[in-house]
Amino acid sequence: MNEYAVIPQPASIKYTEGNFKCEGLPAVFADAGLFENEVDVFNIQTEKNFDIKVCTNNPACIRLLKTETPEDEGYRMEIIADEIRISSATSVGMFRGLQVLRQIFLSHFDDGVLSIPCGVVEDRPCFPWRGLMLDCARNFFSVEFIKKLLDSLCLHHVSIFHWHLTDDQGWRLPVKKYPLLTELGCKRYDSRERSYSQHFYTEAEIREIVAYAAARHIEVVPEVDLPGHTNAALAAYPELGCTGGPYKVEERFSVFEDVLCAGNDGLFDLAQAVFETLADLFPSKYVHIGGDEVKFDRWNECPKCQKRITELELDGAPQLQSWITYRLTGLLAKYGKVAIGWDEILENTEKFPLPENAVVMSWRGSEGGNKAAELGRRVVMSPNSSGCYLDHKHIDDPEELGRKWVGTVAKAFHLTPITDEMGGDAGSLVLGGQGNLWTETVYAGKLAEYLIFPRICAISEALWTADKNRDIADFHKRLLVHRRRLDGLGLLHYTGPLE
Ligand code: TNX
Repeated sequence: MNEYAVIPQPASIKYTEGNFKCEGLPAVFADAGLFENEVDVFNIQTEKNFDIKVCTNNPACIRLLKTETPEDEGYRMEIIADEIRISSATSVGMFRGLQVLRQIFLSHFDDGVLSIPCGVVEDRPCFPWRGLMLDCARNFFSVEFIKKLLDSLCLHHVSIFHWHLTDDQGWRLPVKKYPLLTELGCKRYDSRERSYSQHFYTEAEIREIVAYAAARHIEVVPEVDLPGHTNAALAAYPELGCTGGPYKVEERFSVFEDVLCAGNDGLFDLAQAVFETLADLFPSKYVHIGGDEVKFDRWNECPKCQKRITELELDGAPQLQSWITYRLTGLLAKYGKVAIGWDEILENTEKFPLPENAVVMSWRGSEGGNKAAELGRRVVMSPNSSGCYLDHKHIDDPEELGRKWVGTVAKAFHLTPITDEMGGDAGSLVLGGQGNLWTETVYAGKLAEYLIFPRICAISEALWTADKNRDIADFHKRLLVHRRRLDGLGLLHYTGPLE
């Protein structure tokens, strides 16, 4: 093949004469003490993907060079007849370059021979936040699956793994001071199987995933959804609800009336214990506090919530949510963490404005993102209207997997995190975007793969590649090559029309 055909498209590629040729896989060399982690991960990945050992006495080789530029995530790769040179000022930039090379290996290695057209790649990303969210509450995914996913995500320069750990249908995070969260809060009747399931991640497993991701230059951002989407927590600690229960870990797909009681200080004791746990387990400076789809019915009827409304001189139950956001953001600040919330945290903020450093994740279209940026808040774009909702079908076909809504690969490709509505400097508040896989209807890793790929490839290009280099026809051409790489990684992926 006479092109690299990588995804996301690099900032610049210039082909030169000739080919780099090598029998077996070339060994990687870097000066002592430099890029050790990046070389290790690359070697592990290529050995796993190709099932052959790297040939160390091969004359052709890969050299990694530390330079002054490019900085951040940028790298430069030069491919000549007997050498591949990747240079970067940072380990993350070197890693991104090596992943591009990993893609080229996956498509240019045939019959034991690697043959790559010579050329120069210069590259850097447009947005730093290039994420995937996986809902591990509605369905539990194993540590092994998540590791496989991380190895596939880093191939596309995904930089954030947003880990949705709690919801109505399961609490997967162990919190020492609240042991029932994982003793009761993750046990759920599964009507598909006609039996109970009970899964959570141990502290050791969480640390393992965080370290595995970090080695692949992916930051893990945990989400504990508060104060709604909390039936699993309520089933474990019914005293935290307005009515006292009984509650159960939900099996149904719905938005439920029961939420944590805003009149009960126990909410903040729980949040404190959760944040303490998260601060210990996750190095990321961000903690996602959810905040979506909170129903106010219980707060309207609850005497304790009504008392709180009076004390705080609020205009009604909805404003309790912005007060909770304000309190949670303050609690997180004690651990040096910054809160992220779904775009509902922008609402009912008349008395308690959204704290300045809070980050808004726009999901109900782009409006939340536009409004947040207008208010000077940082934004992550994940609009359900732009192919970012990976639980939706790839195309409008009753035979397709996914919910009845449709989010095509083309839509995902055309994601524009900085919208036309964002005037002035507002665009500089956009950190990037992400795809979200909610899993009410996704009961197995294989189904998750099919819904994630190749939409995440398109999203990664929307976030990495400059607009002037983005062209859907060219993406399609590269995707034909890229599908074979996804096969090589053992991923189930959608292969139908892009729109
Ligand atoms: C809305 S997106 C939700 C999730 C559901 C999803 C299903 C968001 C912040 N909340 O709880 O799983 O729709 O598509």
